[in-house]
Amino acid sequence: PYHDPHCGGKQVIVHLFEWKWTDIAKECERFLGPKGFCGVQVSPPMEHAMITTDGDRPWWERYQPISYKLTSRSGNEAQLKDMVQRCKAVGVRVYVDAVVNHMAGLGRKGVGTAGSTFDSDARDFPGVPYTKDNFNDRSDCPSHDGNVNNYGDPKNVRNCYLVGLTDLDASQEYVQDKISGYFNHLISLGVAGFRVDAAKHMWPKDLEGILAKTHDLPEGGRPFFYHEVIDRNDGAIKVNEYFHLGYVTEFRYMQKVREGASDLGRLGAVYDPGWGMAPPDQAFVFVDNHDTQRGNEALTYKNGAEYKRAVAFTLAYNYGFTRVMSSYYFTDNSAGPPRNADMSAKDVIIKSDGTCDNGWVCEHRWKSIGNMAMFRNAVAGTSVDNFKYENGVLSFNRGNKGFFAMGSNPFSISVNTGLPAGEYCDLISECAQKIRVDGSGHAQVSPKDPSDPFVAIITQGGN
Ligand code: LM2
Ligand code: CA
Repeated sequence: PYHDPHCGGKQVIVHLFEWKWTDIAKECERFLGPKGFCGVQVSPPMEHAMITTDGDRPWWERYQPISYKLTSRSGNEAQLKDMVQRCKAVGVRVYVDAVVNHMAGLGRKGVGTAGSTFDSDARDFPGVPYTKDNFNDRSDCPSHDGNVNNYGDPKNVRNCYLVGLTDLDASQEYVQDKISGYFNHLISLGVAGFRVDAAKHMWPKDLEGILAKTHDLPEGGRPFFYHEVIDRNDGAIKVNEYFHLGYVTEFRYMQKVREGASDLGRLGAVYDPGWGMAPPDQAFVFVDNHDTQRGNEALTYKNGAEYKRAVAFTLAYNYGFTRVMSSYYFTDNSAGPPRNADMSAKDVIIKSDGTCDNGWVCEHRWKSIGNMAMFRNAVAGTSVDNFKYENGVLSFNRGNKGFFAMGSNPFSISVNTGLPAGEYCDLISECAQKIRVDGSGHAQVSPKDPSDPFVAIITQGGN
Protein backbone atom coordinates (compact mmCIF):
# COMPACT_ATOMS: atom_id res chain seq x y z
CA PRO A 1 0.00 0.00 0.00
CA TYR A 2 2.93 2.36 0.63
CA HIS A 3 4.72 1.51 -2.62
CA ASP A 4 3.10 3.96 -5.05
CA PRO A 5 5.22 7.10 -5.59
CA HIS A 6 2.25 8.91 -7.17
CA CYS A 7 4.10 10.22 -10.20
CA GLY A 8 2.12 8.74 -13.07
CA GLY A 9 4.17 5.58 -13.44
CA LYS A 10 7.56 7.26 -13.66
CA GLN A 11 10.49 5.42 -12.14
CA VAL A 12 13.41 7.59 -11.06
CA ILE A 13 13.95 9.84 -8.05
CA VAL A 14 16.87 12.23 -7.61
CA HIS A 15 18.28 13.25 -4.25
CA LEU A 16 19.12 16.96 -4.49
CA PHE A 17 21.28 16.85 -1.39
CA GLU A 18 21.35 20.17 0.51
CA TRP A 19 19.72 22.12 -2.32
CA LYS A 20 17.61 25.13 -1.36
CA TRP A 21 13.87 24.96 -2.01
CA THR A 22 14.06 27.89 -4.41
CA ASP A 23 16.64 26.05 -6.54
CA ILE A 24 14.69 22.79 -6.51
CA ALA A 25 11.54 24.53 -7.75
CA LYS A 26 13.50 25.86 -10.72
CA GLU A 27 15.16 22.50 -11.37
CA CYS A 28 11.77 20.77 -11.52
CA GLU A 29 10.59 23.23 -14.16
CA ARG A 30 13.71 23.49 -16.30
CA PHE A 31 15.05 19.90 -16.11
CA LEU A 32 13.37 17.22 -13.99
CA GLY A 33 9.89 17.63 -15.45
CA PRO A 34 11.01 17.65 -19.10
CA LYS A 35 13.39 14.72 -18.50
CA GLY A 36 10.71 12.50 -16.98
CA PHE A 37 11.87 12.32 -13.39
CA CYS A 38 9.31 10.98 -10.93
CA GLY A 39 10.45 13.09 -8.03
CA VAL A 40 13.00 14.65 -5.74
CA GLN A 41 14.22 13.53 -2.33
CA VAL A 42 14.86 16.73 -0.40
CA SER A 43 17.08 17.25 2.64
CA PRO A 44 15.31 17.19 6.02
CA PRO A 45 12.97 20.23 6.08
CA MET A 46 12.37 20.37 9.85
CA GLU A 47 14.06 22.71 12.30
CA HIS A 48 17.55 21.42 13.07
CA ALA A 49 20.52 22.20 15.29
CA MET A 50 23.04 24.80 14.15
CA ILE A 51 26.48 23.34 14.64
CA THR A 52 29.73 25.11 13.87
CA THR A 53 32.84 23.00 13.34
CA ASP A 54 36.04 24.57 11.97
CA GLY A 55 34.09 27.63 10.91
CA ASP A 56 31.77 25.48 8.80
CA ARG A 57 28.23 24.21 9.24
CA PRO A 58 28.37 20.44 8.57
CA TRP A 59 25.72 18.75 6.42
CA TRP A 60 24.94 16.42 9.30
CA GLU A 61 23.49 19.15 11.53
CA ARG A 62 20.31 18.48 9.55
CA TYR A 63 20.07 15.02 11.11
CA GLN A 64 19.66 16.61 14.58
CA PRO A 65 16.01 17.70 14.81
CA ILE A 66 14.93 20.46 17.22
CA SER A 67 11.25 20.62 16.22
CA TYR A 68 8.97 19.88 13.28
CA LYS A 69 8.69 23.52 12.27
CA LEU A 70 9.54 23.84 8.60
CA THR A 71 12.48 26.22 8.67
CA SER A 72 15.85 24.73 7.77
CA ARG A 73 19.03 25.61 5.93
CA SER A 74 17.14 24.90 2.68
CA GLY A 75 14.45 27.50 3.32
CA ASN A 76 11.20 28.27 5.11
CA GLU A 77 7.68 26.85 4.90
CA ALA A 78 6.46 29.30 2.25
CA GLN A 79 9.40 28.38 0.03
CA LEU A 80 8.85 24.67 0.68
CA LYS A 81 5.19 24.97 -0.27
CA ASP A 82 6.01 26.91 -3.41
CA MET A 83 8.57 24.25 -4.41
CA VAL A 84 6.19 21.35 -3.79
CA GLN A 85 3.44 22.96 -5.86
CA ARG A 86 5.64 24.06 -8.73
CA CYS A 87 7.28 20.64 -8.95
CA LYS A 88 3.89 18.91 -8.83
CA ALA A 89 2.62 21.15 -11.60
CA VAL A 90 5.30 19.72 -13.92
CA GLY A 91 4.74 16.12 -12.81
CA VAL A 92 7.55 15.93 -10.26
CA ARG A 93 6.78 14.87 -6.68
CA VAL A 94 8.63 15.74 -3.49
CA TYR A 95 9.74 13.09 -0.98
CA VAL A 96 10.91 14.27 2.41
CA ASP A 97 13.87 12.83 4.30
CA ALA A 98 12.11 12.25 7.64
CA VAL A 99 14.35 12.21 10.72
CA VAL A 100 12.04 10.87 13.40
CA ASN A 101 14.03 8.23 15.28
CA HIS A 102 15.71 10.85 17.42
CA MET A 103 16.23 14.50 18.23
CA ALA A 104 19.55 16.35 18.67
CA GLY A 105 22.64 14.74 20.21
CA LEU A 106 23.52 14.70 23.89
CA GLY A 107 25.61 17.63 25.04
CA ARG A 108 23.91 20.11 22.72
CA LYS A 109 21.67 23.00 23.73
CA GLY A 110 20.71 26.38 22.37
CA VAL A 111 18.47 27.50 19.53
CA GLY A 112 17.45 25.75 16.32
CA THR A 113 17.01 27.07 12.79
CA ALA A 114 13.41 28.13 13.48
CA GLY A 115 14.27 29.86 16.75
CA SER A 116 13.12 27.13 19.16
CA THR A 117 15.19 26.59 22.27
CA PHE A 118 16.33 23.10 23.28
CA ASP A 119 18.42 21.24 25.80
CA SER A 120 19.33 17.71 24.75
CA ASP A 121 20.74 16.58 28.10
CA ALA A 122 17.45 17.53 29.75
CA ARG A 123 15.58 15.92 26.80
CA ASP A 124 13.73 19.20 26.46
CA PHE A 125 12.45 20.23 23.02
CA PRO A 126 9.71 22.80 23.68
CA GLY A 127 9.24 23.48 19.95
CA VAL A 128 7.43 20.11 19.60
CA PRO A 129 7.07 19.81 22.65
CA TYR A 130 8.94 16.68 23.80
CA THR A 131 10.07 16.23 27.38
CA LYS A 132 12.13 13.65 29.25
CA ASP A 133 9.30 11.10 29.36
CA ASN A 134 9.10 10.91 25.57
CA PHE A 135 12.58 9.44 25.21
CA ASN A 136 14.05 6.03 25.76
CA ASP A 137 16.16 5.89 28.89
CA ARG A 138 18.77 3.55 30.27
CA SER A 139 16.17 1.10 31.52
CA ASP A 140 14.96 0.57 27.92
CA CYS A 141 18.45 0.18 26.50
CA PRO A 142 20.62 -2.83 27.24
CA SER A 143 23.99 -1.31 26.25
CA HIS A 144 26.68 -0.47 28.82
CA ASP A 145 27.00 3.19 27.78
CA GLY A 146 23.52 3.92 26.41
CA ASN A 147 24.67 3.96 22.78
CA VAL A 148 23.82 1.61 19.94
CA ASN A 149 26.70 -0.85 19.87
CA ASN A 150 25.38 -4.38 19.42
CA TYR A 151 23.77 -5.03 16.05
CA GLY A 152 22.97 -8.58 17.11
CA ASP A 153 20.35 -7.30 19.58
CA PRO A 154 17.26 -5.50 18.21
CA LYS A 155 16.64 -3.88 21.60
CA ASN A 156 20.09 -2.38 21.59
CA VAL A 157 19.72 -1.17 17.98
CA ARG A 158 16.27 0.34 18.52
CA ASN A 159 16.18 1.64 22.09
CA CYS A 160 19.72 2.91 22.57
CA TYR A 161 21.15 6.20 21.33
CA LEU A 162 22.53 6.16 17.77
CA VAL A 163 25.84 8.07 18.00
CA GLY A 164 24.51 9.82 21.09
CA LEU A 165 21.32 11.13 19.43
CA THR A 166 18.45 11.40 21.94
CA ASP A 167 16.23 8.45 21.07
CA LEU A 168 12.47 8.89 20.95
CA ASP A 169 10.16 6.29 22.45
CA ALA A 170 7.88 5.95 19.44
CA SER A 171 5.75 3.31 21.15
CA GLN A 172 4.03 6.20 22.95
CA GLU A 173 0.84 7.40 21.36
CA TYR A 174 1.87 11.00 22.06
CA VAL A 175 5.12 10.58 20.11
CA GLN A 176 3.26 8.86 17.27
CA ASP A 177 0.85 11.80 17.20
CA LYS A 178 3.70 14.31 16.91
CA ILE A 179 5.48 12.38 14.16
CA SER A 180 2.32 11.68 12.15
CA GLY A 181 1.32 15.30 12.69
CA TYR A 182 4.59 16.31 11.01
CA PHE A 183 3.88 13.93 8.12
CA ASN A 184 0.30 15.16 7.80
CA HIS A 185 1.40 18.77 7.67
CA LEU A 186 3.78 17.93 4.81
CA ILE A 187 1.10 15.89 3.03
CA SER A 188 -1.26 18.86 3.25
CA LEU A 189 1.41 20.92 1.45
CA GLY A 190 1.52 18.38 -1.40
CA VAL A 191 4.43 16.14 -0.38
CA ALA A 192 3.94 12.62 -1.80
CA GLY A 193 6.11 10.50 0.46
CA PHE A 194 8.97 9.97 2.86
CA ARG A 195 12.39 8.44 3.27
CA VAL A 196 12.42 7.26 6.87
CA ASP A 197 15.86 8.01 8.22
CA ALA A 198 17.32 5.40 10.58
CA ALA A 199 14.24 3.16 10.21
CA LYS A 200 16.42 0.25 11.25
CA HIS A 201 16.60 1.96 14.63
CA MET A 202 12.82 2.10 14.97
CA TRP A 203 10.49 -0.81 15.83
CA PRO A 204 8.36 -1.81 12.82
CA LYS A 205 5.40 -1.86 15.21
CA ASP A 206 5.98 1.78 16.14
CA LEU A 207 6.17 2.70 12.47
CA GLU A 208 2.88 0.87 11.94
CA GLY A 209 1.34 3.08 14.63
CA ILE A 210 2.73 6.22 13.01
CA LEU A 211 1.58 5.21 9.52
CA ALA A 212 -1.88 4.37 10.81
CA LYS A 213 -2.17 8.00 11.94
CA THR A 214 -0.80 9.34 8.66
CA HIS A 215 -3.37 10.67 6.20
CA ASP A 216 -3.97 9.73 2.58
CA LEU A 217 -2.72 12.22 0.01
CA PRO A 218 -5.24 14.97 -0.84
CA GLU A 219 -5.66 13.41 -4.31
CA GLY A 220 -6.16 9.96 -2.73
CA GLY A 221 -3.90 7.00 -2.01
CA ARG A 222 -1.36 6.23 0.69
CA PRO A 223 1.87 8.24 0.74
CA PHE A 224 5.00 6.59 -0.65
CA PHE A 225 7.45 5.28 1.97
CA TYR A 226 10.99 3.97 1.73
CA HIS A 227 12.81 2.95 4.84
CA GLU A 228 16.50 3.33 5.56
CA VAL A 229 17.32 -0.18 6.72
CA ILE A 230 20.95 -1.14 6.32
CA ASP A 231 20.98 -4.94 6.10
CA ARG A 232 24.18 -6.51 4.89
CA ASN A 233 23.54 -9.93 6.42
CA ASP A 234 25.51 -8.66 9.37
CA GLY A 235 23.06 -8.31 12.21
CA ALA A 236 19.73 -9.21 13.75
CA ILE A 237 17.65 -6.77 11.72
CA LYS A 238 16.45 -7.85 8.29
CA VAL A 239 14.91 -5.77 5.54
CA ASN A 240 11.86 -8.05 5.32
CA GLU A 241 10.60 -6.80 8.70
CA TYR A 242 9.64 -3.59 6.88
CA PHE A 243 8.17 -4.87 3.60
CA HIS A 244 4.57 -4.16 4.64
CA LEU A 245 5.53 -0.53 5.39
CA GLY A 246 7.02 0.43 2.02
CA TYR A 247 10.23 -0.05 0.06
CA VAL A 248 13.49 -0.75 1.88
CA THR A 249 16.92 0.57 0.99
CA GLU A 250 18.97 -2.31 -0.46
CA PHE A 251 22.60 -1.68 0.48
CA ARG A 252 23.77 -5.00 -0.93
CA TYR A 253 22.89 -3.69 -4.40
CA MET A 254 25.36 -0.86 -3.86
CA GLN A 255 28.15 -3.37 -3.33
CA LYS A 256 27.11 -5.56 -6.29
CA VAL A 257 26.88 -2.68 -8.73
CA ARG A 258 30.24 -1.35 -7.66
CA GLU A 259 31.86 -4.71 -8.38
CA GLY A 260 30.02 -4.89 -11.69
CA ALA A 261 31.01 -1.42 -12.88
CA SER A 262 34.64 -2.51 -13.22
CA ASP A 263 33.83 -6.06 -14.37
CA LEU A 264 30.74 -5.59 -16.53
CA GLY A 265 29.96 -9.26 -17.03
CA ARG A 266 29.08 -9.50 -13.35
CA LEU A 267 26.25 -7.01 -13.70
CA GLY A 268 23.88 -9.79 -14.73
CA ALA A 269 23.97 -11.05 -11.14
CA VAL A 270 23.45 -7.80 -9.20
CA TYR A 271 20.25 -9.17 -7.73
CA ASP A 272 21.17 -12.13 -5.58
CA PRO A 273 18.12 -13.48 -3.76
CA GLY A 274 20.27 -16.14 -2.12
CA TRP A 275 22.03 -13.30 -0.32
CA GLY A 276 18.79 -12.12 1.26
CA MET A 277 18.40 -9.17 -1.10
CA ALA A 278 14.92 -7.68 -1.24
CA PRO A 279 12.77 -8.70 -4.22
CA PRO A 280 12.55 -6.16 -7.09
CA ASP A 281 9.20 -4.81 -5.92
CA GLN A 282 10.56 -4.08 -2.42
CA ALA A 283 14.11 -2.92 -3.10
CA PHE A 284 14.98 0.77 -3.17
CA VAL A 285 18.32 0.99 -4.99
CA PHE A 286 21.11 3.50 -5.56
CA VAL A 287 24.79 3.52 -6.43
CA ASP A 288 25.68 5.85 -3.56
CA ASN A 289 23.90 8.00 -0.98
CA HIS A 290 24.93 10.98 1.11
CA ASP A 291 26.45 8.70 3.76
CA THR A 292 28.20 6.12 1.60
CA GLN A 293 29.70 8.74 -0.71
CA ARG A 294 31.72 9.79 2.34
CA GLY A 295 33.11 6.29 2.98
CA ASN A 296 35.18 3.94 0.81
CA GLU A 297 32.54 1.40 -0.03
CA ALA A 298 30.59 3.10 -2.80
CA LEU A 299 31.37 4.51 -6.22
CA THR A 300 30.76 8.26 -6.35
CA TYR A 301 31.07 11.17 -8.76
CA LYS A 302 34.78 11.09 -7.92
CA ASN A 303 35.07 7.78 -9.84
CA GLY A 304 34.05 9.41 -13.13
CA ALA A 305 33.39 6.91 -15.94
CA GLU A 306 33.02 3.94 -13.64
CA TYR A 307 30.37 5.81 -11.68
CA LYS A 308 28.49 6.68 -14.87
CA ARG A 309 28.46 3.00 -15.84
CA ALA A 310 27.07 2.00 -12.45
CA VAL A 311 24.27 4.60 -12.55
CA ALA A 312 23.37 4.20 -16.24
CA PHE A 313 23.22 0.43 -15.76
CA THR A 314 21.04 0.81 -12.65
CA LEU A 315 18.55 2.85 -14.67
CA ALA A 316 18.67 0.49 -17.65
CA TYR A 317 18.18 -2.70 -15.63
CA ASN A 318 15.00 -4.00 -14.01
CA TYR A 319 15.86 -4.28 -10.32
CA GLY A 320 14.20 -2.13 -7.68
CA PHE A 321 12.97 1.44 -7.48
CA THR A 322 15.82 3.78 -8.35
CA ARG A 323 17.32 6.93 -6.83
CA VAL A 324 20.07 9.01 -8.36
CA MET A 325 22.45 10.98 -6.13
CA SER A 326 23.15 14.66 -6.84
CA SER A 327 26.01 16.10 -4.79
CA TYR A 328 28.22 19.06 -4.14
CA TYR A 329 32.01 18.76 -4.46
CA PHE A 330 33.73 17.93 -1.18
CA THR A 331 37.00 16.70 0.24
CA ASP A 332 36.24 17.13 3.95
CA ASN A 333 33.59 14.53 4.87
CA SER A 334 31.83 16.93 7.21
CA ALA A 335 31.80 19.93 4.90
CA GLY A 336 28.40 21.49 4.37
CA PRO A 337 27.11 22.68 1.00
CA PRO A 338 28.89 25.42 -0.95
CA ARG A 339 28.15 28.53 1.04
CA ASN A 340 28.25 32.29 1.02
CA ALA A 341 30.09 34.35 3.63
CA ASP A 342 26.92 34.57 5.73
CA MET A 343 26.78 30.71 5.93
CA SER A 344 23.77 30.44 3.60
CA ALA A 345 23.98 27.81 0.85
CA LYS A 346 24.99 29.05 -2.58
CA ASP A 347 22.56 29.14 -5.47
CA VAL A 348 22.85 26.37 -8.04
CA ILE A 349 24.07 27.93 -11.27
CA ILE A 350 23.43 26.24 -14.63
CA LYS A 351 26.02 26.84 -17.34
CA SER A 352 25.21 27.15 -21.02
CA ASP A 353 26.30 23.54 -21.63
CA GLY A 354 23.73 22.35 -19.07
CA THR A 355 26.20 21.40 -16.34
CA CYS A 356 26.26 23.03 -12.91
CA ASP A 357 28.49 25.62 -11.28
CA ASN A 358 29.08 27.16 -7.86
CA GLY A 359 30.32 23.90 -6.32
CA TRP A 360 27.36 21.69 -7.27
CA VAL A 361 28.16 18.42 -9.09
CA CYS A 362 24.71 17.72 -10.56
CA GLU A 363 25.39 14.11 -11.51
CA HIS A 364 21.73 13.97 -12.54
CA ARG A 365 22.56 16.31 -15.41
CA TRP A 366 25.35 14.14 -16.81
CA LYS A 367 24.11 12.91 -20.20
CA SER A 368 24.47 9.20 -19.48
CA ILE A 369 22.54 9.61 -16.21
CA GLY A 370 19.88 12.29 -16.73
CA ASN A 371 18.77 10.90 -20.09
CA MET A 372 18.24 7.41 -18.65
CA ALA A 373 15.18 8.38 -16.59
CA MET A 374 13.19 8.45 -19.82
CA PHE A 375 14.56 5.00 -20.70
CA ARG A 376 13.55 3.44 -17.41
CA ASN A 377 10.08 4.95 -17.65
CA ALA A 378 9.59 3.61 -21.16
CA VAL A 379 10.66 0.04 -20.37
CA ALA A 380 8.97 -0.33 -16.96
CA GLY A 381 7.56 -3.80 -16.45
CA THR A 382 9.57 -5.52 -19.19
CA SER A 383 12.19 -8.20 -18.71
CA VAL A 384 15.92 -8.05 -19.43
CA ASP A 385 16.59 -10.00 -22.64
CA ASN A 386 19.65 -10.87 -24.70
CA PHE A 387 21.96 -9.89 -21.83
CA LYS A 388 25.36 -10.02 -23.43
CA TYR A 389 28.91 -9.09 -22.49
CA GLU A 390 31.34 -9.40 -25.38
CA ASN A 391 34.58 -7.63 -26.30
CA GLY A 392 34.19 -5.18 -23.45
CA VAL A 393 30.63 -4.18 -24.33
CA LEU A 394 27.57 -4.91 -22.24
CA SER A 395 24.21 -4.85 -23.98
CA PHE A 396 20.65 -5.99 -23.44
CA ASN A 397 17.13 -5.12 -24.43
CA ARG A 398 14.09 -4.56 -22.25
CA GLY A 399 11.38 -6.60 -23.92
CA ASN A 400 10.57 -4.98 -27.23
CA LYS A 401 10.58 -1.50 -25.72
CA GLY A 402 14.19 -0.49 -25.34
CA PHE A 403 17.82 -1.40 -25.97
CA PHE A 404 20.89 -0.35 -23.98
CA ALA A 405 24.63 -0.76 -24.53
CA MET A 406 27.70 0.50 -22.69
CA GLY A 407 31.41 -0.12 -22.65
CA SER A 408 34.51 0.87 -20.75
CA ASN A 409 35.83 2.14 -24.10
CA PRO A 410 34.27 3.45 -27.30
CA PHE A 411 32.72 0.62 -29.32
CA SER A 412 30.92 -0.31 -32.47
CA ILE A 413 28.86 -3.49 -32.40
CA SER A 414 26.42 -5.25 -34.65
CA VAL A 415 23.77 -6.59 -32.34
CA ASN A 416 20.25 -7.98 -32.06
CA THR A 417 18.34 -5.18 -30.33
CA GLY A 418 15.14 -7.18 -29.91
CA LEU A 419 13.23 -4.16 -31.24
CA PRO A 420 10.90 -3.80 -34.21
CA ALA A 421 12.35 -2.25 -37.36
CA GLY A 422 12.68 1.51 -37.21
CA GLU A 423 14.91 4.50 -36.67
CA TYR A 424 15.22 5.46 -33.05
CA CYS A 425 16.75 8.44 -31.32
CA ASP A 426 19.75 7.70 -29.15
CA LEU A 427 18.67 9.17 -25.81
CA ILE A 428 22.21 9.60 -24.48
CA SER A 429 23.14 11.94 -27.34
CA GLU A 430 19.74 13.64 -27.07
CA CYS A 431 18.95 12.53 -30.59
CA ALA A 432 22.18 13.78 -32.13
CA GLN A 433 22.22 10.33 -33.73
CA LYS A 434 19.59 7.81 -34.71
CA ILE A 435 20.00 4.04 -34.57
CA ARG A 436 18.55 2.12 -37.51
CA VAL A 437 17.07 -1.27 -36.59
CA ASP A 438 16.43 -3.66 -39.50
CA GLY A 439 13.60 -6.13 -40.01
CA SER A 440 15.45 -8.85 -38.10
CA GLY A 441 16.02 -6.56 -35.09
CA HIS A 442 19.70 -6.04 -35.82
CA ALA A 443 21.52 -2.70 -35.72
CA GLN A 444 24.97 -1.25 -35.91
CA VAL A 445 25.45 0.55 -32.60
CA SER A 446 28.14 2.95 -31.48
CA PRO A 447 28.16 5.90 -29.07
CA LYS A 448 27.84 9.33 -30.62
CA ASP A 449 30.44 10.76 -28.26
CA PRO A 450 33.37 8.32 -27.89
CA SER A 451 34.19 9.82 -24.50
CA ASP A 452 30.72 8.83 -23.26
CA PRO A 453 30.38 5.18 -24.37
CA PHE A 454 26.64 4.61 -23.86
CA VAL A 455 23.72 4.10 -26.23
CA ALA A 456 20.06 3.90 -25.21
CA ILE A 457 17.02 3.71 -27.49
CA ILE A 458 13.31 3.29 -26.82
CA THR A 459 10.46 2.57 -29.18
CA GLN A 460 7.78 4.61 -27.40
CA GLY A 461 8.10 8.23 -28.52
CA GLY A 462 11.71 7.49 -29.25
CA ASN A 463 11.85 8.03 -33.02
C1 LM2 B 1 21.07 8.15 8.97
N1 LM2 B 1 20.43 7.14 8.43
O1 LM2 B 1 19.97 6.11 9.06
C2 LM2 B 1 21.57 9.24 8.12
O2 LM2 B 1 21.54 8.85 6.75
C3 LM2 B 1 22.92 9.68 8.57
O3 LM2 B 1 23.41 10.67 7.70
C4 LM2 B 1 22.83 10.20 10.01
O4 LM2 B 1 24.13 10.48 10.56
C5 LM2 B 1 22.19 9.15 10.92
N2 LM2 B 1 21.31 8.21 10.30
C6 LM2 B 1 21.41 9.86 12.02
O5 LM2 B 1 20.31 10.53 11.46
C7 LM2 B 1 24.65 11.77 10.33
C8 LM2 B 1 26.18 11.73 10.38
C9 LM2 B 1 26.66 11.55 11.81
C10 LM2 B 1 26.10 12.66 12.67
C11 LM2 B 1 24.56 12.52 12.62
C12 LM2 B 1 23.86 13.56 13.47
O6 LM2 B 1 26.64 10.64 9.58
O7 LM2 B 1 28.10 11.65 11.82
O8 LM2 B 1 26.58 12.54 14.00
O9 LM2 B 1 24.12 12.70 11.26
O10 LM2 B 1 24.23 14.85 13.09
C13 LM2 B 1 27.11 13.74 14.57
C14 LM2 B 1 28.60 13.58 14.86
C15 LM2 B 1 28.81 12.46 15.89
C16 LM2 B 1 28.03 12.79 17.17
C17 LM2 B 1 26.56 13.01 16.79
C18 LM2 B 1 25.72 13.40 17.99
O11 LM2 B 1 29.29 13.27 13.64
O12 LM2 B 1 30.21 12.38 16.20
O13 LM2 B 1 28.15 11.66 18.04
O14 LM2 B 1 26.46 14.04 15.80
O15 LM2 B 1 26.08 14.66 18.48
C19 LM2 B 1 28.74 11.91 19.31
CA1 CA C 1 15.33 4.23 18.24
